[in-house]
Amino acid sequence: MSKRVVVLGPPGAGKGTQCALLAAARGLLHLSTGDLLRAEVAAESSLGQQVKAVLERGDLVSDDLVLAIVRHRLSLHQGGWLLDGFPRNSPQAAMLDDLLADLEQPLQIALQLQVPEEELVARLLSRGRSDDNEAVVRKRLQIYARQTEPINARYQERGLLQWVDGLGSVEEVAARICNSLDECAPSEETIC
Ligand code: B4P
Repeated sequence: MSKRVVVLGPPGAGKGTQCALLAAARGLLHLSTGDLLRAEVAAESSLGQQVKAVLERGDLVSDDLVLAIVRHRLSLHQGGWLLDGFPRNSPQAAMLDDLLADLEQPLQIALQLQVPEEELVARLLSRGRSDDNEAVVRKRLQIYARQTEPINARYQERGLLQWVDGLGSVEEVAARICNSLDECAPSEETIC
C-alpha cells in the first residue's frame, strides 16, 4: 500500500477531513501545515502572533518557516505519512523533493481533490473558521490558482498524480480515495 502521500486541492476541498480519516484507518502520520500553524497561534507564541496576521489576510506563511516545521516532524517519524496542505507553491515543492531525497523517503502518490469553486466557498463559509470570511476565502482561492495548482504538473510528469472527485458525502469521497490508493499499490488493508 502507498504510505507516503501528498494530498493536494483548493481550500475547502476536504484535505483535512479526508486525511484525518485515512490516517486513523491506516496508521499514518497526518501532517497538516494549517493545523500546525494554527497551533502556534493558539499557543500565543511570538511566532504565533506573526502567523496569525498572515492567516487572517488569507496569505501564505513563509516557505522557510513551513519547511522547518515539516522537516522537523518528518525527520522524527518512521513510517508512512500524509502531507496535508504542503507543498503550497513551487518553491515548497522543490524543497520537499530535496527533503525527501535527504530522508530517503520518496513520495509515492500525489492525490488531487477536485471540487467546483462555488461548493468550496459554501463549505468554507459554513465552516466558519476565523480565516473563512468571503473576501479572505476568495483571496485564498486566487492564491491557490496562481501558486498551488501549477505544482500538479510536477507530479503529473513523474506519474504520481491521481485525481479524485471531492464532491459528495465525506464517506463517498473517502471510498474514492481508497480506491485510488489501492489501484496505485494494491493492499490487503482496507479503510472503506
Ligand atoms: P489549511 O488548514 O490547509 O485549510 P484549507 O485548505 O482551508 O481546508 P481543507 O482543504 O483542509 O478543507 P477541510 O477538510 O477543512 O490552510 C489554512 C491556511 O494555512 C492557508 O490559507 C495558509 O495561510 C496557511 N498554510 C497552510 N499550509 C501552508 C503552507 N504549506 N505554506 C504556507 N501557508 C500555509 O474542509 C472544509 C470544510 O468542508 C469543512 O467544514 C468540512 O467539514 C467540509 N467538508 C469536507 N468534506 C466535505 C464533503 N465531502 N461535503 C461537504 N462538506 C465537506
